Amino acid sequence: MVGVESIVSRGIPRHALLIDPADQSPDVAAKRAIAAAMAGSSMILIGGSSGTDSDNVDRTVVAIREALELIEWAATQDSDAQTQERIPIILFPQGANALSPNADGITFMMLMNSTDPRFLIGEQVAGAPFIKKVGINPIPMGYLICAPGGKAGEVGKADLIKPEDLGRVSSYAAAAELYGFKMLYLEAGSGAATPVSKDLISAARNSTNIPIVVGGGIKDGATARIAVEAGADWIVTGTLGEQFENADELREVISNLITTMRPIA
Ligand code: 1GP
Repeated sequence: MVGVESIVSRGIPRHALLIDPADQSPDVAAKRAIAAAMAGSSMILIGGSSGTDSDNVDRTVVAIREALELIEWAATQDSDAQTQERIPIILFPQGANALSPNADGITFMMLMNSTDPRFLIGEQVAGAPFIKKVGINPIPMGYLICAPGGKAGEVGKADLIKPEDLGRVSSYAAAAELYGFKMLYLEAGSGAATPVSKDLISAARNSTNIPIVVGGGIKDGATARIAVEAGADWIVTGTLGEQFENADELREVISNLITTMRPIA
């Protein structure tokens, strides 16, 4: 199992590919994960707001894991290749019914601005015994859904953070740190027409030093760069990956996004 400690450290901004098992077969997911790993992504997140269950999540995790392990093994056989540890496969679940014992870790989340206790504590209590039993590494995370919020906002019954809610996002960020969460995820919703604004990201950044993850509606490096400059440590893209069937094309697109979003050394 790959360690999760480096995920919660800050430093050079990193990219994570979100794979939704409801939207693609395990085989296709594995091809996309390989393309992302080869492009320089640092984490594969597995999850979605609806349509996932333990069966499709586990089959997807296993397919991705086998594919990434094969690449890792191949690299060890090539004396010229740079060998590095396989990137972590982390569950990003909609609830306790969508877990896999074969993942390296899990974002153990509180949807902090949900109006439904189920997403504040209910699903977490339901899933905790399984997570402990099988030994999946937890990454305690505050999850905040910002407008437009999309399906995640609807399903999670979120009281959405609006672009002008700078004080609110800042208070949530401080509260996330006081809870001991190791990360804060600012989510605009998958496929959002507008990503989380730089002002919201900066307001959260100014209130906490924990790593900030930003996702939802990010389709190119320039948009990712704006989020990074505002204080994001992790950029998550999901929909972007689903637009490419061809692994070489996807690799190129993600590689460009990562190069563009990173400050010039
Ligand atoms: C959704 O933030 C993620 O949870 C990714 O969003 O699909 O818009 O990239 P996209």
